[in-house]
Amino acid sequence: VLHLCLFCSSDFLFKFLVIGSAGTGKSCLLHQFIENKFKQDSNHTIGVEFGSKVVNVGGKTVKLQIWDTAGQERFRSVTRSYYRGAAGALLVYDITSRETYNALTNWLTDARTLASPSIVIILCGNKKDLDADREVTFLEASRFAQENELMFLETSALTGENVEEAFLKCARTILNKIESGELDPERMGSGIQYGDTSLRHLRQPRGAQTQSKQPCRC
Ligand SMILES: Nc1nc2c(ncn2[C@@H]2O[C@H](COP(=O)(O)OP(=O)(O)OP(=O)(O)O)[C@@H](O)[C@H]2O)c(=O)[nH]1
Ligand SMILES: [Mg+2]
Repeated sequence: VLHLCLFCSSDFLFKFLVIGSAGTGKSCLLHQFIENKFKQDSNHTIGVEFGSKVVNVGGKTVKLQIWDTAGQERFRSVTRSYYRGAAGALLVYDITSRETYNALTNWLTDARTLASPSIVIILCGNKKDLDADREVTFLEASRFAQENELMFLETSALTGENVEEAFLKCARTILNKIESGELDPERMGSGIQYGDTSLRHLRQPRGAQTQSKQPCRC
């Protein structure tokens, strides 16, 4: 599946996934990131939902194409089909639910086997605002993250704390890996595409007339 973003002016397009058990706040995190507000009365996601946002990372414009997957088991076969070629993922658990924390290993295995093997994952301990009901400590989760080579943040889709940071941290790491040569955007299934600006640089001689900007159709 090609995700070429020829019509927006970003330097790169990254495919992102949001994965984790049902009710951990994945859809609320995406909504907070895109709309800057808390999604009231969020219902279980049916299959997958989609969102996108252009962000600035270290002077580069990056379009994040984000697939918010359903956590419920009955949608697992559908959601799994969206993993392929993702460059980054938010792996979400709920700090007030040990059950969602215990499920992390399964989600991680799925992500690493079904998406790109070099997928960059940030672990998000969501519902940070419910500290009184906490069942998983920060320390325990940060150890798990370290052992599994994940970045880690505690977030709150309710207050917005660390939500933008989580997406940006993941995007920044991918960009660093591209710049260091560790990730090759041209490899099939990398989850990365060059945006319009880079294509122009690659394909047109310096000083050539640039195309007029059109709204992104991705
Ligand atoms: N207090 C608090 N509640 C939250 C937070 N994020 C989500 N919620 C609540 O948690 C419930 C589930 O949120 P969703 O975003 O729908 O969960 P989900 O992970 O998308 O669930 P599935 O789509 O079924 O996989 C909702 O009742 C939200 O209001 C948060 O940061 N703090
Ligand atoms: Mg959802």
